[in-house]
Amino acid sequence: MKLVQKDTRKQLGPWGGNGGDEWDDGVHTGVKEIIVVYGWCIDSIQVTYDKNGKHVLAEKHGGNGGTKYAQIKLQFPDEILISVSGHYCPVVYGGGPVIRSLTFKTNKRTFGPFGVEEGTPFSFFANGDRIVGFYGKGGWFLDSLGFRLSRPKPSMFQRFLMMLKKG
Ligand code: MMA
Repeated sequence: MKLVQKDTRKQLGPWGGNGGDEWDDGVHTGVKEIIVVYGWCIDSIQVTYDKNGKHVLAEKHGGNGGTKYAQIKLQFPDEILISVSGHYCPVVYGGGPVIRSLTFKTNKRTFGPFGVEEGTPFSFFANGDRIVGFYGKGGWFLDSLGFRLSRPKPSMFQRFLMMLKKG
């Protein structure tokens, strides 16, 4: 029997372009709220996390433009983010690809699309993993977006069943 526990953390993405400065919200316990400011593209994103029962407001990533605002307030902890999809391509002449649209799906609702569904599509499904952090790049706009995932640890009972199965 292996005694070393596997690192259950994963990262997915990023999707989008290579411009902008890197940002990383780090690893938390869950997502509580997402604020998206947008127009012709996604100008900025700001996420509020839960970290072991504490409310953590991460920095805003991207620029200060945008004409529309969406506040996605999840019913934490019952409502869980299960998928994020969107599009990316350049929005200014000579510029690199940026995130043009975003759609968030939870186990209860769909939020968006926000922005313009133009360019290369991407979609990401958590598939049982928990989204515990966002990372990416940003400048005037949101250039790219990726996710840090955590696989919920099996309970003592689940581990017992797995042991029986393996024999
Ligand atoms: C800035 C700069 C770029 C980035 C764009 C879009 C206008 O240029 O930070 O590197 O790609 O903004 O966010």
